[in-house]
Amino acid sequence: MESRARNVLEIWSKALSAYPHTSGKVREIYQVSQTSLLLVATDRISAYDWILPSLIPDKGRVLTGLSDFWFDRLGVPHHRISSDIAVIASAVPQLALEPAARDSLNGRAMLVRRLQIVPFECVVRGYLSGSGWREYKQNSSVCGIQLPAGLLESSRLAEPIFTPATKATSGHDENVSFDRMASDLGSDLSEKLRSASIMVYTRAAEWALQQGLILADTKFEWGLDPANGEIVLADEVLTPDSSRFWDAELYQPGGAQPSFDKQFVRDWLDQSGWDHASRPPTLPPEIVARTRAKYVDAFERVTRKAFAWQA
Ligand code: Q0Q
Repeated sequence: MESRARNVLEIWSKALSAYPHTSGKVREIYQVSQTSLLLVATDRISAYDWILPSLIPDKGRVLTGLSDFWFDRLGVPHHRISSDIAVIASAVPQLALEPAARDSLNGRAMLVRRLQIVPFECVVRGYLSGSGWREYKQNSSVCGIQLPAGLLESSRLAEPIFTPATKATSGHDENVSFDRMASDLGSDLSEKLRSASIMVYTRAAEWALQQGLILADTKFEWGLDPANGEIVLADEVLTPDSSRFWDAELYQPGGAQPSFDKQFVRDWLDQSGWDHASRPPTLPPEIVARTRAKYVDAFERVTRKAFAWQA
């Protein structure tokens, strides 16, 4: 269950209403041409599978800025055409007519190539957490990959593992074995996706750790370039919404780690008396402000650049 928070502040939606579009929990995607899409990261935040009624100012700009950063340095083909609002406005004429819509999109929109998206979530885990930990407790393996006995929750794995999942339209994705993925997609493509996903995770995890952040796991979306069948990195990449980031200074295996970005929200919801079965409560301004600060901190630590947007 989730509450669909629609916020009057998402003023770009009117300017883009002419285009076919799909809504995610916290993102929108608009088909602005036959070959390109506009990916918009909103300031919506989800927790415990619910979209909260409160917005976190600039959250979408932080996530878009992080994807931008990673696309520039990972050294793999990706789907980004441009995140420059001038280029986006040239592809979406309506924005030239509506400066307020253009300004609200600035920094949170990415023009991307339309790809054939691979129907599996390509998850890489360097640590044992979430559904990986739950599966490990059941049978000492994750997605059919046997792991050593005696691992703890949040244990670092000897090496990163590729743990694909099918895409659920509602609820949680289902972890599947590599063999299942290979039987659906073919071995060659599956092996390409596995090695590319592990390589990208490894590069990102090394960089993140140098900035004091543990990249525990991440979910990649890959597409196929219709022109040459090449695998292309798509969607958002290596953001706190698609990954688990932990503060390395607080890391203690043996239990769940504080979420770098959402712990304040989860803790406040946990003490609020919310029943998890009805519309979630509005967050107090203090929790919104502290959560925004965590997103900005994540941006500045990963990119080593100041977050320039002012709320
Ligand atoms: C595509 N999504 C994600 C989504 C709802 C995002 C379709 N380059 C692409 C992309 C991307 N990115 C997609 N399709 C074709 N080419 C990404 C899951 C869903 C809102 C935002 N859906």
